[in-house]
This record gives sequence, C-alpha cells and structure tokens, in this order.
Amino acid sequence: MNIVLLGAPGSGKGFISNYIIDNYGFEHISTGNLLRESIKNKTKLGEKVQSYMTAGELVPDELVLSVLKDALNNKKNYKGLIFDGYPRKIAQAEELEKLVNIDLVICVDVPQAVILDRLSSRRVCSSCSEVYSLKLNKDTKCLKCGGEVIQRSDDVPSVIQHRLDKYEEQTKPLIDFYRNQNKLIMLDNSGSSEQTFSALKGILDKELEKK
Ligand code: B4P
Repeated sequence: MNIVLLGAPGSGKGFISNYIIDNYGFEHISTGNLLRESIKNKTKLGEKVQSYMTAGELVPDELVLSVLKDALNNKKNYKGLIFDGYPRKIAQAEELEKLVNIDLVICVDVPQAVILDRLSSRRVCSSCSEVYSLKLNKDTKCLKCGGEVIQRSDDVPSVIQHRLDKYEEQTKPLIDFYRNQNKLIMLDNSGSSEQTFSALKGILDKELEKK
C-alpha cells in the first residue's frame, strides 16, 4: 500500500510517519530529510538546494524528483511506502503518478497557530534527523544516536510564516486534486498524540482490510 502524507509544514507528517513505520512496518521516503542529508554531506545537490531550504522556498521540481527516484530505486519488496512531503505541487503529483500507484492520501490538518507554536519549539538531531520538542525534552544530545540536537534554519518565525504562505499557494490545491480521485482522508492532528494515533489506526486498519 502506498500512502501520501499531505499537510502544511509542521503539521506532523514526520511524526505520523514514525507511528506508521513502528506499528505497521511501512517504509518511508521523506524528501525533506533526504534534501537535508544532501546539505549535511555537502554533495553537489546539497549545494544547489541549501539556499531554497533556508529561505523556506520549495526546491525546484527537477531536483526533488531526482531525489525521489533515487530513493524509490533503493526500496525493494516493501509492505507499504509512505511519501512524506512529496508531492508538494500538482506537477509533482503528476510525476509521482508515473512512478507508482497511490492508494491513500492522508491530509494532516492543524490550525496555523498550533503549527507556529510547534515549529518554534521543534528541534532535530543533526545526525539522524530524530525530531524533538523543546516542550518535552531539553537535552542537547540525541537520545537515539547521541548526535547534536539543533534548531532547523527554516524553523525561525519569519521563515515559518513564509513556508505556510507557500503551502497555501502551492500545496493546498493538492487537497482537491486527490479528493477528486476519491483518495483523500483528513486527519486532525491538533490534539494529543493519542487522539491522532487512534484516528490514524482506524483509517489504516480499514484501508488494509480492503486489500
Ligand atoms: P519537511 O522536511 O517535509 O518538513 P516539515 O513540512 O517542516 O514538517 P512535518 O510536517 O514533517 O512536521 P513534524 O512531524 O516534524 O520539509 C522541509 C523543506 O524541504 C521544505 O520547506 C522544502 O524546502 C523542502 N522540500 C521537501 N519536500 C519538497 C518537495 N516535494 N518539493 C520541494 N521542496 C521540498 O512535526 C512538527 C512538530 O510538531 C514536531 O516537533 C512534532 O514533534 C510536533 N507534533 C506533531 N504532532 C504533534 C501532536 N499531536 N502533539 C504534540 N506535538 C506534535
């Protein structure tokens, strides 16, 4: 089963992916994580994408598509695959359709005020990309790998607002695009993680029963 996770920056796509990976054994492709890795490893791609990401802009389609294709080529015999952060534009959705069949699109729904609050307290491990919230954990070392826990350069308030504006303009039209294909389910992630996971389990179990 192939799932697309749609949602504004900071809506919790990574957070929800982790639940699906841990509880359903699905594999994960996060274009955001892959792009950040290319910057960390100082690759040619990393040099090209760094300025876009720091400014909160979407990376050009052809660059993200090459990252996606490489990641897909490395996935074999998977039970399910989560596309986290791809597509972010109709043109990207059309490219994705040429590569795989998408069974389900979960749109993670959270009000902007909650997103602003969560993103300004988000911290990530600079080594393994594990996500933390300052509200829950103030450690400066990652609990998983011991790497340094830092604030992402695009998680400062002015850049967060810019990313949210880009989402409204460029990514939100995907909601109708997938709704028209009868693949869209909205998931409220404004409450507790327990509430979100319970609703998510209901959605996934029902979808898996159909298979
Ligand atoms: P991404 O890496 O995809 O990141 P994101 O949208 O910022 O966050 P996400 O929704 O995954 O939030 P998280 O789970 O961490 O994108 C980064 C950049 O990469 C883009 O801006 C762009 O430049 C580039 N890019 C990526 N894909 C691209 C594409 N296809 N095309 C072009 N450019 C692309 O959750 C946020 C916080 O909330 C966390 O701290 C989490 O712990 C917390 N949280 C979530 N749910 C919670 C809950 N229920 N309760 C309490 N806390 C919660």
